[in-house]
Amino acid sequence: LTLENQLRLAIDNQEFVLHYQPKLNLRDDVVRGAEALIRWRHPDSGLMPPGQFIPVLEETGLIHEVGRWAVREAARQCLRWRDAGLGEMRIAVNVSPLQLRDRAFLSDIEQILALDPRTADSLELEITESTIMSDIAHCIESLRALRNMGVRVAIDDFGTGFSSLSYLARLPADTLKIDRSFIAEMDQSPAGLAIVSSVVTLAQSLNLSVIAEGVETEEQARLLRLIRCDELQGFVLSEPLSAEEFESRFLVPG
Ligand code: G
Ligand code: G
Ligand code: NA
Ligand code: MN
Repeated sequence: LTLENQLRLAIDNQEFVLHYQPKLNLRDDVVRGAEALIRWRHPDSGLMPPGQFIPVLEETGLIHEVGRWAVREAARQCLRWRDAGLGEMRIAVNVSPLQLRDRAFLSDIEQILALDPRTADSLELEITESTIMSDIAHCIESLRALRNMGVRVAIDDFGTGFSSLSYLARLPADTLKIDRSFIAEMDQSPAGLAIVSSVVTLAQSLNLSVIAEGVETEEQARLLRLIRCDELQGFVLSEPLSAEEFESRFLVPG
C-alpha cells in the first residue's frame, strides 16, 4: 500500500487525532489557548507526527479534507470544554498554503462557523509568514475575509519569512508568533535578546498581540516576562497533549 492509499484509508477509518499544546498568558499566568497539532494513529507505527505525512497530504490534495476536519474537530473540542464549564479557550489550527489558496476554503470555514454561534470565538488560524509572502495580495484578501467572519488570525514562524515592515503594517492579523529559532537565541547573547525585544515592541506598536513559540527554558520565560511578551508556548510549559491529558493538566472547573 502506498502512503497515499494508507492516508485515504486513515481518513475513512478516522485515524487522525488532534493534540493540544497550551499557550500561557504572561499577564495572569492563565492558559486560555492552545495550538492544535495533528497526529496520525497509524495501525502499525503508532502515533505519527505531522512532518511525516502533511507533505503527502499536500501533494495528493488530501490536505483540504483533513485540514477541514482539523478545524471542525478543534472547534468541537473547544465547545465541549466550554459546555463542561472548563472555561473559555481559543484553539489555533494551522493552515497549509494550499488550503489558503483553495477557493472553497473560506466557505468551508463559514460552514463550520454556522454550526454554533460561539465557534468564531473559539478559533484562531495560524498562517506562516512565508505562506503570506508567497502570495501577498490574495492572502491579505483571505485574511481580511476570515477576520470579518470573527476568526482570529496569527502569523506563524514570524521572522523567517522576510516580510517587509510596510507589509506587516497592512496585514489583517491579530497575533504574531515569534519563530522558535529567535527564542533559542534570546538567552544566549545580548543581540539575541535585543531581536526578540524589538519584535515584541514592534508587534505592540502595530496593535498585534505577541506570542513566543518554542520556549524551552525558565530563563527564556523570565526574559519574556521582562520584555512584556503577551504569551508563551513551548516545552517549558508542556509538549502537545491529548485532549484528555490537556484537560486534566490545564483546565479546571469554575
Ligand atoms: O513534525 P512536526 O510536529 O514538527 O510538524 C509540525 C508541522 O505540521 C507544522 O508545520 C504544522 O504547521 C503542521 N501541522 C500540524 N497540524 C496541522 C494541521 O492540522 N493542519 C495543517 N495544515 N498543518 C498542520
Ligand atoms: O510553528 P509550528 O506549527 O511548526 O510548530 C509546531 C511544532 O513545534 C510542533 O511540532 C511542536 O511539537 C513543536 N514544538 C512545540 N514546542 C516546542 C519547543 O519548546 N521546542 C521545540 N524544539 N519544538 C517545539
Ligand atoms: Na503553528
Ligand atoms: Mn510556528
